[in-house]
Amino acid sequence: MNDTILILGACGQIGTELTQKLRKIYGDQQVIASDIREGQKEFLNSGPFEIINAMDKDAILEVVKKYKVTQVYLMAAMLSATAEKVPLKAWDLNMQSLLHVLELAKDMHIKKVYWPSSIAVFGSTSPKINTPQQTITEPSTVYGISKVSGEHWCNYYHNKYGVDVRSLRYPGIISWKTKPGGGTTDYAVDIYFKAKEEGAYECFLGEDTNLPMMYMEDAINATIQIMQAPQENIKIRTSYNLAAMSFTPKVIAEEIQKYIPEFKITYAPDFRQEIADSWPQIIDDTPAREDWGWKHAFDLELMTKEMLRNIQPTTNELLKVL
Ligand code: AKB
Repeated sequence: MNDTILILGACGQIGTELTQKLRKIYGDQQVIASDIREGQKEFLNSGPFEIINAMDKDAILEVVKKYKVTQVYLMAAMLSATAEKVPLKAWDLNMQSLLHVLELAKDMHIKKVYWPSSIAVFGSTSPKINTPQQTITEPSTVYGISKVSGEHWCNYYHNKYGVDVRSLRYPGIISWKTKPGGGTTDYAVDIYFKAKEEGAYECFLGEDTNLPMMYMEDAINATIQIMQAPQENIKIRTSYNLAAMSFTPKVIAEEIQKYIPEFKITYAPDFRQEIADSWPQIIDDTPAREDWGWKHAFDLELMTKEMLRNIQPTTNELLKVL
């Protein structure tokens, strides 16, 4: 039987590109995109789309039944910076949606579930350099608390009910198709857009803030690779550390200046600095590489070329030129 995949939060930064890639692999009609509101037109028209609030268990159930869904990717979440402003709301969204999906997977015999965790599970008591898979996880943000708790729920549903749930601890994800919203690592996306559109960027993190990052193509490949790996290769049912590169705002700015020499960066750290300072700088993802063959393809140099090649000047910018 062909798999039918439901993506919750399909219009977000990762969801958009994940949906497109899964539709290429499994067929447009086999991948049901859903979000709390409609997204881009070409994306909506490329296959089935349903409006679903990920906190509404009945709405998810209805769609699971309607399409005979066999796999669910739960991509809806509130990210670290926004979550700090509305902690209880963030907790509700991030936890309720996960518990709904895990319960449905158990009751409706959904074959596989994907749920993203984050480097935010680590806190200031975790080792910052080569942060191991298993170490202290005492996060200081509500987002991190929801992710570390979610990881334990995934592990629990796997051990207790045999739910085949798989998860990755994403670093900051950098992409040009859909912008992220509300994350602490978002500066590393904004910087490319501002460099291309305005030639200058004011960074909300200090120049030496080193954080783990990954290009979207690698993140999507990792996600699909872990979901397609044989069950016996998935030995960690909390969530796998995942890494590609680490850099500071100063280093990314210097890389951009190789192509846009006049690009200027200034620094005005805000409340997000404290969040960034609590996170690891370099992640050790050996178990992901050993268990299911994870390998990244993009480093800072390659990613910068891709980002600057793909970001088109905005209409405003074009008007200035004309
Ligand atoms: C965020 O900054 O909140 C996210 C993450 C690292 O999970 N990008």
